[in-house]
Amino acid sequence: MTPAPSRLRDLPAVVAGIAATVLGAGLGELAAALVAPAASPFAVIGGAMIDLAPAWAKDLAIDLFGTGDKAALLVGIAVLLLVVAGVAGALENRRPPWGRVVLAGLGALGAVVSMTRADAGLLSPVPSLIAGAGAAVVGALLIARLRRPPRRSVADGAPSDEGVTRRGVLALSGVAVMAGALAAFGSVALSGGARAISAVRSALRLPSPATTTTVPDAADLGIDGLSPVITPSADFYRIDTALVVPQVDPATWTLRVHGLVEQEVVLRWDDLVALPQKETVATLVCVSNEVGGSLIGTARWLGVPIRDILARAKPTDEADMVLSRSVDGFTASSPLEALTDDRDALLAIGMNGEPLPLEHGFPVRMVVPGLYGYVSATKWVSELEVTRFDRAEGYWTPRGWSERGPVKLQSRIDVPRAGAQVAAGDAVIAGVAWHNHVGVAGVEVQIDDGPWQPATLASAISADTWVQWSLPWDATTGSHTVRCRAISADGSTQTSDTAPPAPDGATGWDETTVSVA
Ligand SMILES: Nc1nc2c(c(=O)[nH]1)N[C@H]1C(S)=C(S)[C@@H](COP(=O)(O)O)O[C@H]1N2
Ligand SMILES: [Mo]
Repeated sequence: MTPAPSRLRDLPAVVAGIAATVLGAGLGELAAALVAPAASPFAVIGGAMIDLAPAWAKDLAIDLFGTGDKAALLVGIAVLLLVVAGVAGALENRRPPWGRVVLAGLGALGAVVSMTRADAGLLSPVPSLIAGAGAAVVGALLIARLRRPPRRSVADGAPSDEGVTRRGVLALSGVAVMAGALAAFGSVALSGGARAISAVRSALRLPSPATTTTVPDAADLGIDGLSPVITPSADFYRIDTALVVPQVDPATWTLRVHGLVEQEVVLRWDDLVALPQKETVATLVCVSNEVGGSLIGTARWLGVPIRDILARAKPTDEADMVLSRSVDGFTASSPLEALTDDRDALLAIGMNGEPLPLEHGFPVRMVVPGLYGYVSATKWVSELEVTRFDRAEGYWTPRGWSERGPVKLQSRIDVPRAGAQVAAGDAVIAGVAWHNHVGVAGVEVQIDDGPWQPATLASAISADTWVQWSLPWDATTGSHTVRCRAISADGSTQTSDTAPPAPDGATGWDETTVSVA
């Protein structure tokens, strides 16, 4: 099959359309880096796509939020954009000015979307407008060249042929692509915001805690391959809807507490660090975590109990929920009770002895023992609206997730790894178990169809943290299936009923198949 000749004739225009769009997109990103970092056209469109994605797409959500899949989303947008750009090139070739109208229209669309984002500012539409205008103008100029009737020079008698024009336009397209790439690299190098806030973070000194939590030595069994009881920040899972990590300067950060309160409160960074700080250890887990999944971690958190802040605002009797809001528009609905009872729900400023990493919510986030992250752990938090469950809802609730998210009893096998080759003889099976803010009383392990055997539990740090467990195993040659189930401090046994993550957390037993040789 060969393409119709008329299509081939459009090819230089398609290339020109794509090249002009690469240049426009690069200029848009550069403009964003210079004047409105949150309004990068790619980030704005990607962010809107994440927010608008229908409920069925939320089965992909676990990955969609993860870092790798954010890159995939951006690549997807880029590919789609280039396809549209090519079509616009052909259109401009055949029916000018419709191609440039399409390109300028894309820019205008980006500009409109950028103004709807939670973190929109006055300059937000600028990067998209520059991108659209750049692509339209350059595309129109390149393609107009292609459309010019071949000139015949009488003077030297050498007719200039169409091929020369095409080669010229292709060369100019190459220049446009390189300029666009250069602008894009420039935007990365320039992302001044990120570097500036990183520098502010590095220079920060955290206040010392008035109260700390001790981690007993016996909390970590020190088994090779078993998750350490405290997760290093660099290995801590990251889940959020933010395509670009929000850049929040502590110097300008404020927390507004309002809604059903007697006294509206506005807190600044200096106010927050002047309050008595508590250092706690708590496990944070994502509702999207599959059975056996890795969207869980445990850290030392430094911060101020949220109840101390709420006590100043004095919630009224009708209030039963706090809708916490991030600078990027994300919201979480937490039961008021979970923030005011005796648990250590924190407005956290420190993680594992350092200021929060930027991607974990710098400068201030929430950490609430016992609740999944999506209903409690708001990063880059800027607002606490005291309200009611029948009046407001968090980000994920209209997207198919439960309005409340207490963490379910779960356990996971870390050792041996799935598919591992184990040497026959003395081996060990080990993992972690959690029932956040309730506590774990035991873990049982079943090998093939054998009896459930009690595992040894490490010392628990508190009911708010996961606990390591292990069981010695005399491994015999062959293939074996290993399962585990936890027993809660409330007496219940982890259910074998399987449930998917949506709407309120996965259930079922973790299972690993190992071959012993
Ligand atoms: N601003 C903001 N905060 C957020 C989210 C988000 O999308 N945006 N996601 C929540 C979810 S679903 C989880 S599981 C935790 C994850 O926190 P981590 O990335 O520090 O592990 O953050 C919560 N806080
Ligand atoms: Mo989550």
